[in-house]
Amino acid sequence: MKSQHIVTATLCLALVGAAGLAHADNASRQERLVQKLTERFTTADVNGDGLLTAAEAEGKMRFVHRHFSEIDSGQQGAVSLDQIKDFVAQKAMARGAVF
Ligand SMILES: [Ca+2]
Repeated sequence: MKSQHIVTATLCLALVGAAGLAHADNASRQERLVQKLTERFTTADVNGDGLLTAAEAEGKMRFVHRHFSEIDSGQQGAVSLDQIKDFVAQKAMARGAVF
């Protein structure tokens, strides 16, 4: 009976450990995605004003170009990196992803 408790406790620790690792994987994956997004944004932002027009996004950030009017909800004619991140997070959550 005592050994059964030890096995159960070991299994619980293994599951918690696996969940912790999965969380760490998600966090580092998310960091890499944000870093990549930031790099691509900076490259696409030709005039360096911190905003992306549809023309700047074209050919460099296809996802942003395709969804430009949705991301640019205020019809400003340009989108910030934060607006893109918010939009990506909304899309990911709508798909049920942890983001
Ligand atoms: Ca720009």
